[in-house]
Amino acid sequence: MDCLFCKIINREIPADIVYEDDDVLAFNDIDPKAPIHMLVVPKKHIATLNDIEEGDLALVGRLQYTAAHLAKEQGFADDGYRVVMNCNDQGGQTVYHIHMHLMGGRRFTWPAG
Ligand code: IU
Repeated sequence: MDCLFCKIINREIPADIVYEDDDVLAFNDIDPKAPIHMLVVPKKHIATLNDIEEGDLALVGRLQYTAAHLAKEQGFADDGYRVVMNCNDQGGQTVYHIHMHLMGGRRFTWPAG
């Protein structure tokens, strides 16, 4: 499958990996939009948020749980952070393997651009 994040998961393309378990991989974004910017991805290929099925619910919960775990572990949970999942073209999705952006280290504005 020609999927960038599957290739990172399979170690065909290098990435700065910060966390891994049986279901989830997290790595630093190659083009960070904040002082801290990681991507938390399921190892299972799911193209967009629209493709999540009922059997994936625990996995999607695990993405959020992992993001919070990383924020606590790296010491920016109490200051605050932002998680974002973009869906399809107008949502700003560019890589079609679902991923949670975990960003911290600065103040974020709202509404998002
Ligand atoms: P998006 O929500 O699909 O737009 O996010 C894709 C992210 O993947 C984006 O922040 C890119 O900087 C990031 N990324 C990466 O970390 N490594 C890569 O080789 C490529 C994109 I291409």
